[in-house]
Amino acid sequence: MLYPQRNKFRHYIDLSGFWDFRFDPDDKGVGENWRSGFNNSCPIAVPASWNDQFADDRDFLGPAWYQIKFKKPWDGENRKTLIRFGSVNYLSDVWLNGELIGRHEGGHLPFEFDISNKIVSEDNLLVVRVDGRLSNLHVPPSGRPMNNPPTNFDFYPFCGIHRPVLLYVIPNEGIRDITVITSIEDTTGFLDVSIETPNLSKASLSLSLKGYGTELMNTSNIEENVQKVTLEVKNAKFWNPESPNLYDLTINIVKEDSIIDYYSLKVGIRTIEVIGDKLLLNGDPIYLTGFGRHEDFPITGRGYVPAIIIKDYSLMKWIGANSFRTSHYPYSEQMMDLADRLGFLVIDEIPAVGLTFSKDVIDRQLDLCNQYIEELITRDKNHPSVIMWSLANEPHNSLKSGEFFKALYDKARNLDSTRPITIVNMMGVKEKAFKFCDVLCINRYYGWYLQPGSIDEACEVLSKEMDKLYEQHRKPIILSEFGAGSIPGWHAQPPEMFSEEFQAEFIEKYIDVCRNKPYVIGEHVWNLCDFKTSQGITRMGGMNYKGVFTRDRRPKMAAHLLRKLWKGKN
Ligand code: BDP
Repeated sequence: MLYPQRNKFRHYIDLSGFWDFRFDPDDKGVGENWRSGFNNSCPIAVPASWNDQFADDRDFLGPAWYQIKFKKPWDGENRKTLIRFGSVNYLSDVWLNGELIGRHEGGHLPFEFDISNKIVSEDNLLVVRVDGRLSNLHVPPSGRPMNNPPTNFDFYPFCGIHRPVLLYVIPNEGIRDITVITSIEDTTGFLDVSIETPNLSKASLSLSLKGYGTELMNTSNIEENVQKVTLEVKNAKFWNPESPNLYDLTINIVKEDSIIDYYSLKVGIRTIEVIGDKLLLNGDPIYLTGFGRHEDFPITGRGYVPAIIIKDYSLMKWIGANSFRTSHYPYSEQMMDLADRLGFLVIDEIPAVGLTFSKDVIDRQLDLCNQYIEELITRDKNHPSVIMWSLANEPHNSLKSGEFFKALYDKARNLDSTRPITIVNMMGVKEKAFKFCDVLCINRYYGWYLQPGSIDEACEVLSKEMDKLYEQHRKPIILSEFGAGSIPGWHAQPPEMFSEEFQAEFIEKYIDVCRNKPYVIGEHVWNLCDFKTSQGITRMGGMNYKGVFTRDRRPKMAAHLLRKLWKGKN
């Protein structure tokens, strides 16, 4: 799926701004004449979660209605017009000028509709019904009644239009998709580029690759819908976290001597593979330092805010992180672009968290997970920063989970033969998918949920368990979550649970365990920042305080400790 671009042949406008909004608490709709616009609305900011924008009704999860009017900003001759939603949580129904144009399920991946035949030149009315109500038929599912809202996962189920809505136009005969796979031999980089186009006769493709003194050109006649071209870059500058070198790849379609479409893409040349108990980037072992995270901020909730993305990357650089996992759902496309540019390694996870596999929902869960993995790989396949796909976070124990994840693993492998695939295991669950996954991710909270307050005892349990897992599977292990809650400004000597001292000691000792195991290839602290979650007796103020930064991004003691450990700096 190509992100919309602006050039001579392509254009987009961003519909972000203030839209009309209405809750629909009884699910009765928004009046008889809503197809020509509903009344009694209030303004709302898009993109952003709706939950924290108003004085009341924070926990209302839907349904709710959005509408906006717009004029067609271009003439549509020989062009397709599409409307694209970056992310809407959870179910969306979309109408244009009173006509249903489509529905999408799932909260964190883009979807779009071709509206070429429906858009009019003057007053277009776009209406979106969003339903974020929790259900065990959804992925992620509802769950624990002792949580409010009753999620089966530990983050607030923010709802609404979370990422930009773009109206965009592409040539009818334009490029539909591009896939770039890179490989390396000595100092030469190879780019296998597949370009998908509609059926075109007497047309050719011209590719150019520029950067670091290289200028390559390649021209070929289009003979198939998916045309393959290999570019060879001598003395290539490879992509890695220290030098995130990106080349500019541009692709033109030429017909009857004139260019009819143009798309440009940043590409990084790198390889990623698992050999033995190591993860190799460009043939060299890498060790991941970083975090599990959330897209979460006061007021905007899970909404896309560019300044927060910049701040989070800046804090991760400051602390010496080289990587993160998109726990527990895919992050914005802009986040991924910046990971390429700033040199972060990303474990890219689908929104499959809290899976239960209960008999009545398992088929639906698998269908949705298949949909998500396809949507994710289609969206993120060209990012050099993405080093691994994660099939799920902490699925529950089940006899069926092995089969379930084998099907999902095969699907992911089919869609992308180049990247390792992992699954993130919960403490106390014997993970069947570890048999076939390439890297084992484990979340462990000994010293917190078990052995509370006893860090040394916890570390012994952790150490023994890791050795046992390695013995059994002989695959690299990432400690993908570990951490302790700390209330900012709460101190204790001797260190006690919820104090900043305890959190810092917990993290330091866990890291020491990891560093003594050659098969451990990464440590991801849970979490970069404190974040909002459902209310419950273990979550004071509906917050998870395991962040090493506060929700408003101030460092706790653990942040300074990590900077020392990861960067050698005070
Ligand atoms: C893990 C989950 C994560 C939670 C964390 C915690 O993967 O979503 O927030 O524990 O309890 O089980 O803080």
